[in-house]
Amino acid sequence: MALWFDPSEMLIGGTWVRAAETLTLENPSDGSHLADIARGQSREIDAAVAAAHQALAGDWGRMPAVERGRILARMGRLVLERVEDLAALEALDVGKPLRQARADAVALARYLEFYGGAADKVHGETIPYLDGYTVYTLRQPHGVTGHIVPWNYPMQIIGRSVGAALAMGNACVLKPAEEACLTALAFARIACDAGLPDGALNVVPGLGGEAGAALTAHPGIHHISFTGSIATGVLVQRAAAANVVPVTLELGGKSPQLVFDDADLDAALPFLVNAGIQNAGQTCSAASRILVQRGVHDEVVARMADRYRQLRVGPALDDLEVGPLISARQKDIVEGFLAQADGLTVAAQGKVTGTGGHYVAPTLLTGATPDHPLAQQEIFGPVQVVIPFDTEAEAVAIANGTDYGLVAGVWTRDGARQMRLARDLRAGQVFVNNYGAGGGVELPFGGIGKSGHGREKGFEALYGFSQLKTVAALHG
Ligand code: TXE
Repeated sequence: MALWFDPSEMLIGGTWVRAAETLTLENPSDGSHLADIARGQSREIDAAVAAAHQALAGDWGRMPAVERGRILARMGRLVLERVEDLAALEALDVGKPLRQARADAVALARYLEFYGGAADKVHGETIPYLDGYTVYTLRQPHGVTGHIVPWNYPMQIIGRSVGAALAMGNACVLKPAEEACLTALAFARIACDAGLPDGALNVVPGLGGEAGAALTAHPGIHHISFTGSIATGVLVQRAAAANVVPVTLELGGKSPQLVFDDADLDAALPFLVNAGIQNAGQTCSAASRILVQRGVHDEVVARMADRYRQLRVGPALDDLEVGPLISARQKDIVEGFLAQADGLTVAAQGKVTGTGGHYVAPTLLTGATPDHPLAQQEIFGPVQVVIPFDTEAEAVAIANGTDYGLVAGVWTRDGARQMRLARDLRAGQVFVNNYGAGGGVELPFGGIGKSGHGREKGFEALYGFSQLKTVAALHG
């Protein structure tokens, strides 16, 4: 596919800068060379942070919220005009089936519309205080925000973090993942076309240990938003602590869907499987554990297994149900987990049709005890484990029995049980008789426990990307 931009350039202070060194981007569907991308280093991060500070001191820092909102809305419209181009880029770069990449591009536009509309609707309060005082609060941007984005959903994660940060008037430095960064660069082109002032958005691709580490340790950064692994999240938080900078961490999960005997199985089935295999399971909110009450266990397994046997795995542009994993390394990680599946039964597998890419057959496993490593750790591949339970209390204990707490789904017709579980499940989002809520740009999202902290999406993100100032005026 011919690119409409030079992927080896970085955006710093409104200028497209050629990198001294490049990294190779691979097409995960066939292992071929996709592009050469910039290998940003601390030098470029310094320049990007300086440019962001300049933007805050200039036009961007003084721009009324309504104008910021209009620019974001324009970016959203340009994204919609280019949905097919962006989807093709994301499909090639991440390996996700075209229709999933298209949904991501539409979600990016939706984030920009949402945050464009919200930019001038975040306000402070007046607070009754002592006689002779007027007290009010101001919501102000942090200043320069750092955004470290992974490879699994670049467009969606850029939309939710950069979109909200810009809406609040921050100036952003974005470090996309070395495995997939083409849509981050396309997004930056769109931001320039929409009239975003120079330096309000800077994009520096590069390696995590180089550009990423330089960004998180930079003393000129005022807030860091990170999505990725726990191990790297700990490094990011540590680096931020040295500068006493707040962080938002989204570190994935081991999210369960709970299916009770009284569930509407016809409604549940598509959600049970899709939430495990979407983006080849490389999804922070993947439903990688399916907890099923004993009375319907065998039926649920049989019906999920039927669906698994129909799944085809192939190149992103073939637009099958499942694409390749992002890299040989990710495939090794997933195969390493499957090699530990002793004691589990392979109920069914999908069929790999692609060759040359990082393909893994979707695998449905049964017979897991809740403490089995495959029922505890994030696999980040198209693998789901089914765990039986007898009582509601047992289901809650199993669901809450991992280090993570990102998302949970509940399938039951019993209204009281729905409310109890919504209260008791340890997760940042609980879905009742659905799962994933179609992307849910409006819905606050984030983790409990090792899934991270801070909330993105919805209005909550706007509070996260701003700080509250209290003004107390004594006037008599
Ligand atoms: O993650 P990393 P990886 C999980 C998933 C996966 C595992 C490893 O389980 O199997 O993580 O994936 C940047 N300082 N998730 O290795 O390292 C890196 O360049 C600053 C869950 O890809 O966390 C990339 O931009 N930044 C997840 C981003 O961090 C650093 C999404 C993510 O990379 C850095 C992805 C450093 N020292 C993986 N080192 C989710 N929550 O959805 C790396 N990076």
